Amino acid sequence: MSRFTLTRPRRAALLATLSAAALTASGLVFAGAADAGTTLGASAAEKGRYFGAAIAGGRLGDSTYTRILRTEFNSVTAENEMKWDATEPQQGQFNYTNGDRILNEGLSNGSKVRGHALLWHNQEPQWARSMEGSALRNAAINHVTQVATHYKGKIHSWDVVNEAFADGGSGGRRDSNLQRTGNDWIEAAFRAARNADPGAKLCYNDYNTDGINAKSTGIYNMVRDFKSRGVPIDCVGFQSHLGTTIDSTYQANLQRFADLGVDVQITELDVAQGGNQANIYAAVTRACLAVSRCTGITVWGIRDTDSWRTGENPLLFDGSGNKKAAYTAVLNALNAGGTTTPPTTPPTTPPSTPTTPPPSGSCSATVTLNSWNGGFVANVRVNAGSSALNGWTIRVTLPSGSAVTSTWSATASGSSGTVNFRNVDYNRQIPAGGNTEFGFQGTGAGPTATPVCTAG
Ligand code: 9MR
Repeated sequence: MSRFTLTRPRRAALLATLSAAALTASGLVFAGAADAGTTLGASAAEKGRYFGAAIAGGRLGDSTYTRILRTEFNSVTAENEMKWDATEPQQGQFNYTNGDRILNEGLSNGSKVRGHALLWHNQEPQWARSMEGSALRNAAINHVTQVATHYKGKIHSWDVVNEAFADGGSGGRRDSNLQRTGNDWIEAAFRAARNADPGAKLCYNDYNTDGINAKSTGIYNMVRDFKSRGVPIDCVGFQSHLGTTIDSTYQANLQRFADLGVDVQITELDVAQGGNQANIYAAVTRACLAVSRCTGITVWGIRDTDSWRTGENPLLFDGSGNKKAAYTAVLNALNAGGTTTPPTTPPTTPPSTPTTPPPSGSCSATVTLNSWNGGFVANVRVNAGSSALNGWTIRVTLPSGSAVTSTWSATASGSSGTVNFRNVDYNRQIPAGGNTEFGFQGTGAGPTATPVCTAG
């Protein structure tokens, strides 16, 4: 033993002393094995953010892969295992074996887990590909509800809808069997996801949105519309599969979404290898740090050999697991920059309520209906009159043959004929002149008569 070699207990004691000193000095506490500033995850955490990787269940037996994963990253995304074809291979038969493996790998390492993706026109299971109309809509919403319920409380952010916008200059939606069920399929999916897992942040995720362009503007307009109508959306994912340049409006684009009141996340980052790879990685990292609502970055794989972009070597570690120049550029950018700290916003912002329960007054309600052949989503606005409400019930009459299949932000009694929707706890009180919203989804035709509101 050389004179500098410490025996195990002495080394442990020294490490404990050193890390206690580091804690006192910085005032920061990190979970997991990573040391502050020396790994991607720890360094991002110092800036109030996560640094994640997409991982594949089939590689978890590779010890180089898992060593890097567990040392460097504090968030994971299932590269394929939580997609529709993986989780519902036959209609109504759910298989969570592989998705749970990714989840448990992440949670057991103290990482956040991003959910990817509840609905996507690609990788639909075979049985759904031939479906259209209300049968597909109901199957899709059921899928969202089932999968988000299975993972309830465990997923940090869900990509509720992936890649629904068209490439090119139209700024409009991409054609798909999901889109053909009606333009409101995206909001119906978000509402179903919120209903199933109120604690998860709900994201829209897409590619070729890495700057201000027609496609990102189309998405921007959708998010603005969702926010104005109370559709529950919390975040937008920018995949950032980049080539050899980065758009000069990359950061400004993130910022304009953040200004709408949603978090932004870099969700699938990889950059073609070339002279600029390290610089582009650093620029993306700096852009995220500069936008206070940019809450984290995920790279789409660990080693170049794990990447879907075969031959492009687009990741931070080479095929042998060595750190590349791009790795160092990201770590340096994380350590150097960023004074903006993401606010900790809960997924739902309940309306502010007075501290003393107000008396109940008169009220009214209006319905906005999105219908398609065989189904509907109803959004109901409950309005307080000139005095505040302390509890409310809305009576809705459905046409015969129609039924309520899910409800959010209220509790339904009954599902057909006359259905009463009672407030939940957080929206029981409505100040004078104020309002709140709840919604429900159903099969058949939606209600036609104005609902009746009873206070108290
Ligand atoms: O990396 C994923 C690859 O293994 C799959 O074969 C492919 C299937 O379409 O999906 C890849 O991941 C995609 C992600 O889910 C959505 N954005 C684009 C990603 C790269 O294609």
